[in-house]
Amino acid sequence: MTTDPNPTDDREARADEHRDDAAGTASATEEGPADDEAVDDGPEIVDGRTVEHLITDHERDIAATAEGTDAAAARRPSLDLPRLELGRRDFMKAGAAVGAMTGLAGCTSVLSDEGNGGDGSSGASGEHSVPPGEHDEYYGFLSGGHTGEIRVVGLPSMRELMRIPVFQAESARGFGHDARTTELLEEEGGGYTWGDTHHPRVSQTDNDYDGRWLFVNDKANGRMARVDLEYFETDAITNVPNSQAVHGACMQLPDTQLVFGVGEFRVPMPNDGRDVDDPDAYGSVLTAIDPETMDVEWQVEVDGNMDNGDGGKEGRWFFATGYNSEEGVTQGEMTRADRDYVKAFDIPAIWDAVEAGEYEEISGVPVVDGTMDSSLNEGDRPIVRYVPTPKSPHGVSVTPDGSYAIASGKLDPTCTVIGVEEIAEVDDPADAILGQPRVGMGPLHTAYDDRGHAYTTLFIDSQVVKWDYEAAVEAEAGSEEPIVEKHDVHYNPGHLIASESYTASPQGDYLVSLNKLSKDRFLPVGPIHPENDQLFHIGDDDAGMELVKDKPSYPEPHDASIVHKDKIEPAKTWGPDDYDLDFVPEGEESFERIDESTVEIEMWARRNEYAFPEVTVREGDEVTIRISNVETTSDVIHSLAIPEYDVNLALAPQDTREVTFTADEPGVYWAYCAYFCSALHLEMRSRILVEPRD
Ligand code: K7E
Ligand code: CUA
Repeated sequence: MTTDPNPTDDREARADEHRDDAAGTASATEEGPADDEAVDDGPEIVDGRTVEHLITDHERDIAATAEGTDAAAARRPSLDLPRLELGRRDFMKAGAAVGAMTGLAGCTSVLSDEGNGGDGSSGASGEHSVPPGEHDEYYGFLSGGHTGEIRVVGLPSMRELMRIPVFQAESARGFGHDARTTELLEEEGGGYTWGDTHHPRVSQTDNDYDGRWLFVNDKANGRMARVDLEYFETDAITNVPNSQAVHGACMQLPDTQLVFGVGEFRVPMPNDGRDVDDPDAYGSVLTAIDPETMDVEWQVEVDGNMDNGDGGKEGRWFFATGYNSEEGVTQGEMTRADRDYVKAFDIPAIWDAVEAGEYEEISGVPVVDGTMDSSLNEGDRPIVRYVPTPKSPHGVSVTPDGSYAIASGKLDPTCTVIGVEEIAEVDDPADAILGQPRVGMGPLHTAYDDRGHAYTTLFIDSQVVKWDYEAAVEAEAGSEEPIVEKHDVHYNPGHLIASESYTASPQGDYLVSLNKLSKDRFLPVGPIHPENDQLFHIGDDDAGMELVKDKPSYPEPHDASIVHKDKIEPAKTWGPDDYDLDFVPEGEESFERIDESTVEIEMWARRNEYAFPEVTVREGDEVTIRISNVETTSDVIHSLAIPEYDVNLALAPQDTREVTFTADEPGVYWAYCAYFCSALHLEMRSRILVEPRD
């Protein structure tokens, strides 16, 4: 399903569809000053040291400070740099005295009591707690990083509700243990045993969550997966060709017309071991995937590496950050230039190019040339516009009103505010930069409330900064005036996500900062610590951001989507029409010997028995078991676990699964139910006898 070229007529039909979708334009934005100085040209060198050196030094020092080394504090640089504020604030141990503070104008509650973890408590605020037996207001879908999974938590309780295996086999849910999901992992998924999920995005209709699917990337093995949100189960994996790491993931809005995977690592195309040192042979691609079929529709090759991405609200533009505009092929070559780009992809223009046959087919997929020198980027409708930014911008997200794409500077203390409407109109893409507030050290990702505020994680400062994006358009580039508030987090945040921030109508009440380090916030559990996901209430602008909860989390969430509970409608039981396998009702169980070495068994499970209390096969038989859970009562789950044959099928009510194994060891095997299903659960078993052949 993944790499096959799609029939051309099909593609053309979809191209038409997509152009229609994109007919509307972004809502009008105020004309902001395009600042010529928005992009700094000279290399940032202070006392003969580069920005990267200073950041490395600084991180070493904050680490030492957290361990309580005074010497480190003594030699901590106190730099007063035009674009770096390394010495401005200390990295605090929880409960420690307030250290050197910033004195930043307009900055309130920088270290509030709860923010500093003064009482060491978590989940203190009663107003935001969810009593036993009551339900949460929101679903949070967190990526699991290199566990390869999705975690489902309730907000504001932060209770973990479920895990959804995506790129890895997982026995409690039987994922990768029955025929269908094993085939998904091995055939469609390419047979890898793990993945690295970063960006879970829930499908939208009319710029609002429709609760149908969740899409997520695999950074490790270049894949995209789809989770069915009726069953909370992964139902499709696409192995993306011509791309080694699919990092950014998101959708063409308003109606999830396409799913985009942002290729990060540049590899030679085709990647066959030749041309390893020729930078011209390397490319990175944006991949467009049909959400229904999960087929790759097309790819666009660009200059430089890409990183994160987000779609505009109006269906025309897609934005991706990137680095390595130098096009280096080694790590050392990648960070020399002081400028990188946000690439703005004109989706309808790309469909036009595909339809006109202006592509090269590589690995069965049409690849359109979107590099700077491409002929498709000449004329008045370039397919990719390169917006210059300070080096290595990381996160990019479009504001809820669709007016701006905001890229976070990472190695530069600013965010770059790009006008979405302007990007279509300006001759020089640099003129679409409408604002560039100086937000703090190490800005990584930005989320939104419903009141015009952006919230940006500051990795190096270990803070979340709240700022006003319209004010940033009004202000001079480099100004701190748009900043409303900064709040400490513990510690070193990557992504943050606000409730429904990726839609046109964020809820504006909660925000989760996904912190990479927890340091001393929890009981020590050995050298690998949990991370710390911190919940903030952000609904009261007068009171400011309030830290409500710490939640330790297993490595390692990157991004999340927070969806109101009314927009997700999970099934209570399986619907037998929703899968290919025939349901096996009570009374229709069967045991059939197909030939000398093949046995097919159809059976059912219910409290507290299987259709067959005993099954006899012969050594060497290939045994296929199809089994249905005939229960109709919600939450009565059974399983079929067969010791030493590596089988554990999880069976929710009305579900049917199939497994095939070779009975190659004679003996007695007690198949049993691994879900505690009833008072006689322990008795629920079937004796499987494998008779010797001779
Ligand atoms: Cu910043 Cu993969 Cu979105 Cu991690 S990425 S944090
Ligand atoms: Cu069925 Cu335990």
